[in-house]
Amino acid sequence: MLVMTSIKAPSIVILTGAGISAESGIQTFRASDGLWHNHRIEEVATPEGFAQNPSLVHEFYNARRKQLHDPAIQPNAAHLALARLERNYPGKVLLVTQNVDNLHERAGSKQLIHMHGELNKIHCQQTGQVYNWDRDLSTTSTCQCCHQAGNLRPHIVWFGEMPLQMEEIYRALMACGLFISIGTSGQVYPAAGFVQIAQQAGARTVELNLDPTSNSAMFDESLNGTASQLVPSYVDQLLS
Ligand code: BV8
Repeated sequence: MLVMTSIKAPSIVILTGAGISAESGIQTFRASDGLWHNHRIEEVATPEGFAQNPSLVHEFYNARRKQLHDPAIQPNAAHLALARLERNYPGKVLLVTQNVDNLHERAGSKQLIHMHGELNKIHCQQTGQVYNWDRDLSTTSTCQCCHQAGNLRPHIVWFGEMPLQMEEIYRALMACGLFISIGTSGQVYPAAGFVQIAQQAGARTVELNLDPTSNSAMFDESLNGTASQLVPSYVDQLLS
């Protein structure tokens, strides 16, 4: 249990993964079928896969982007609890998500980093210019910067690519007093290594996940259950 001194509330860094959006109806990556939306990850989530078959990758992300506009897909109690924590906690709270959906921002989180990009953004491969984009993207879509087709891609960090805002994330991890990992299997790096950085910085580390993960033993505390159950009650504890 974190004891908040009157002097300064320790800063909190939170890492979320697909598990926090599962109860909102968005499929996780490593569900039992092992495939991901019926595709091998190498085909649809690598630069090589995109170069090989851009239309297949556009289709894959167009389907996931469209799903975000389905009224049935809404932030759940876990997303809302994290936004409440940010609003009411006396110290700094940084939310780093591996998810590319927009449920954290729709729940009200503001101090938010999408380290693996966002479904509702695209960028030009020539200029790096990032655009908000909420509709289908294809090889014939033209960008405002080059005024030609074929340069636009999803603003998503694929395997082998550099995650976004890593400097800011490392700085926050080294300064935090509490690191909470929620709904992630801890299999993808560098995110899966964040718990060690926080630990070395002297932070308390907590894992909230449906099942034990390959990382569970590294945490000071590891609780199993659904995010919509565990997260609101953990936030209540932090705010009490
Ligand atoms: C990098 C965007 C250098 C795509 C994603 C060997 C060869 C090649 C590469 C590597 C290698 N070894 C290591 C690497 C690096 C590689 C990597 O880690 N590979 C793994 C597979 C071994 N990583 C990279 O390539 C990264 N880049 O390393 O660049 C570098 C290094 C350091 C510093 C700078 C540069 C880039 C990785 C990003 C790839 N893109 N996503 C898209 O979304 O379309 S990754 C993708 O999978 C997600 O974004 C997420 O990050 C990741 C993990 O998924 P999870 O979120 O954890 O989801 P998962 O399904 O796995 O787990 C869900 C969990 O939720 C489960 O535990 C489940 O129990 C739980 N759960 C389910 N329901 C609930 C629940 N919990 C609570 N409540 C519930 N209801």
